[in-house]
Amino acid sequence: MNKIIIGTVVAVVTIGGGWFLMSQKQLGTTTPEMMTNSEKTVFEFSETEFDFGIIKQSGGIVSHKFAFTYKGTEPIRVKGTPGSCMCTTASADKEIYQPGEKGILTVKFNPNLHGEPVGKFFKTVTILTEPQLDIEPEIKVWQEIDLDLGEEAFELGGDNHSQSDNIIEIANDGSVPKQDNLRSGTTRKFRLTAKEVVATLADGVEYNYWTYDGTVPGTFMRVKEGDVVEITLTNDENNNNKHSIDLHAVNGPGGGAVATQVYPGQEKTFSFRALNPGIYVYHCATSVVPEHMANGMYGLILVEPKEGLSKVDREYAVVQGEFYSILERGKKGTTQLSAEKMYDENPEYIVFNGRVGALTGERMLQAKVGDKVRLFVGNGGVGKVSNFHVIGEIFDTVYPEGGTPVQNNIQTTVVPAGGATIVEFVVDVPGVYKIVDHALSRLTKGALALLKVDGKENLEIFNINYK
Ligand SMILES: [Cu+2]
Repeated sequence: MNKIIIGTVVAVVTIGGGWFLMSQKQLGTTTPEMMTNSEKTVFEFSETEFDFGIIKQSGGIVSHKFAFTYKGTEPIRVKGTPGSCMCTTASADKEIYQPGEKGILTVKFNPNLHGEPVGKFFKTVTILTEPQLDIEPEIKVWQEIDLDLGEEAFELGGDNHSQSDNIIEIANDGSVPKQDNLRSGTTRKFRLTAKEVVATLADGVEYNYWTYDGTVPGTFMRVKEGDVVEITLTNDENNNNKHSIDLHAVNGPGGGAVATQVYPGQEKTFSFRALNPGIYVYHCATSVVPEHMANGMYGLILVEPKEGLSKVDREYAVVQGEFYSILERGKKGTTQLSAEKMYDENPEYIVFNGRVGALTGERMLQAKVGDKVRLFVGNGGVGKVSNFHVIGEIFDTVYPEGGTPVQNNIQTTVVPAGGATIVEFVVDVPGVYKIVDHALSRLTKGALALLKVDGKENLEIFNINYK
């Protein structure tokens, strides 16, 4: 009996900040009573397990509320409520509980993200606290799935039955807010929402992203040197993890991360004065930080110099990032972060703007012959340096690592993990230009964006029929 309990707990707590898609073995003759361990913890639940019974695979998310009383002698903080599988998520109704206080743990189960198609199974939810308890309280939900979509539907996964009607586009289209005429010193307010969403990473591959505002990269923020920047971070109530924001444009401890640690359903605000012009990465800085970044929690903030950047014809933001999916590249299905692959720095995918092909096809970046194009190029990492290159162009100007002074006539520029740069070039010849990481083996992993340049041929500069 103990063996089963210990095994289950270990499976949940060894994961750190995130957790894996993990199959529980079918329990055979084990009875629910054998699994109860709540009496050993200071969280006294009125019930420690719940049976959803038979649920339709297409039926959407079901949930159950577990009531408890906190019996400890000191206040306790709930740090997280990880589920043993991505189908099972949970949230507590409060962050801190006083001795004797009552609470509710809401557990949600998504039958279409369930790992095992046939049989009756349970999934567990563990409550992680500060201070840490010797025996972490654990809740079980049982379920048996009615395969009304057919067994193959599990292979392709999906958030719920309505997702096929409402596909989530994770890719940021690279658009950048226009320069405005506001004076330096203005107070600018931004609201960002941390959102955990399942969306398409590659053809037939659905990934469990963590994002700002539902796109990767998150919202592009544009301010001026000397501005007061007010950031409000909301953590969507449907999320399962704490999140935060650390902006590299900040002068102050943690870059805002200490001030903005928010649990699901909470929001926090802080402000900073933008002292240094440049292009900066922002990212989540909640433990385990690289896991939050590898799931997509990054974006760019531009601090223009007081006088503003020079006028150009087109501006776009392109941000490279790695995805360490459990599923191997090319295999279809629903997947999420492999921490092991992340620590090995061996991503399955390396992409621009959140997914394979984000800036290709109908979503190619656009320009006209003669345009001056400015790209804000970021690297969310989490482990690789980008060797940023546009095939068939030379960067007239590069702001190395986003700083000053500028350099001219550069072919390939390095963008460090957690860094950014600005490149500018005039497009002289029409055609489709490939934007790559010139560590070109990464092309097969998805590192390709396209820039389409329309206009008249310019045979003086480029003539493929030249004799
Ligand atoms: Cu986060």
